[in-house]
Amino acid sequence: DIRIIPDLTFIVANREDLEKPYRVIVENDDVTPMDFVVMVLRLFFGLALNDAMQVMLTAHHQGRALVTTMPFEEAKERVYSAHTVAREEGYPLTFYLEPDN
Ligand code: NFA
Repeated sequence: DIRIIPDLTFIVANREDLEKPYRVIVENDDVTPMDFVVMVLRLFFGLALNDAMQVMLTAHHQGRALVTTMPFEEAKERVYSAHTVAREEGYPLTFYLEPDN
């Protein structure tokens, strides 16, 4: 079983879980500028400009949005990089990982 919390502390009991696809979810907040969210989605998750804008607006209006789906290790690294850059700028932008069952 696997459990993931926002600071990316996680518990992995089953090695096979690492190869399964995970959903990367972006959560809305009241602080992070829209342009910054779009930049992070493009730079760290490879979204085209229009897709990044659509994902950002969906999170802004609905609270969260699906960014992409990828194997756990890759998703974890990209989320870690995105969080690092966001924190350096003082923004609370947060991504979650969910098993894509
Ligand atoms: N809600 C943020 C704003 O109004 C923008 C945002 C969108 C933040 C998606 C995080 C995720 N500046």
